[in-house]
Amino acid sequence: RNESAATLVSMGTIDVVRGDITRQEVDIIVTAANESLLGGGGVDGAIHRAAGPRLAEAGAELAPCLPGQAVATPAFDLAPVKHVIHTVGPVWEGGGQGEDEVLTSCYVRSLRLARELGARSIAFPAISTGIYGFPADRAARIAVAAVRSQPVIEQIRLVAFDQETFDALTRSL
Ligand code: AR6
Repeated sequence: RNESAATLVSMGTIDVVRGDITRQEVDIIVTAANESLLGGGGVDGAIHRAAGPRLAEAGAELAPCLPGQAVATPAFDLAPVKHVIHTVGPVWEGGGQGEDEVLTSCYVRSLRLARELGARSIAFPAISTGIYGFPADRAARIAVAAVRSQPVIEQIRLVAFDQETFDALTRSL
């Protein structure tokens, strides 16, 4: 099933697709990492499996990565993807612990880093909405607002793995 929705922003396109982020043909893939940058479950596990063991080795050299920060490594076996940006989302604790701001920072800092790396396209997963428990609708609104505030990459893709996330992102867009 190949669904998509898109809107134009001043400098480029933001689109939402349903699928596996490791299959996206983009310059940069963002992973929803943990502070160790060694890999884990969910989308981070899928990206580490696809990129190969050198991704964890490169991550270890840059760890720890605190919530809201973003760092870049090569994408290794994910080529022609050029870089993986590792960002650590907030763990949902009810919304009163600065979770919204930390999640915004993940998107904003990832986009600025991608810009520094010369990327023309980037794909994001729905950061924090899996194991870290952030509500899908609220996370989708934050993701769309954050990427709209940083129109620094020509093609920004928000990748939903499941229908609930796809619907939430589409509504927000
Ligand atoms: N492509 C796109 N999205 C995916 C994929 C995929 N292949 N697989 C899962 N998702 P999660 P978090 C979606 O749990 O909540 C890891 O252990 C998933 O359905 O991957 O930020 C890290 O190392 C959900 O919508 O990330 C951390 O320890 C979204 O990706 C921790 O999990 C995010 O879910 C981070 O938790």
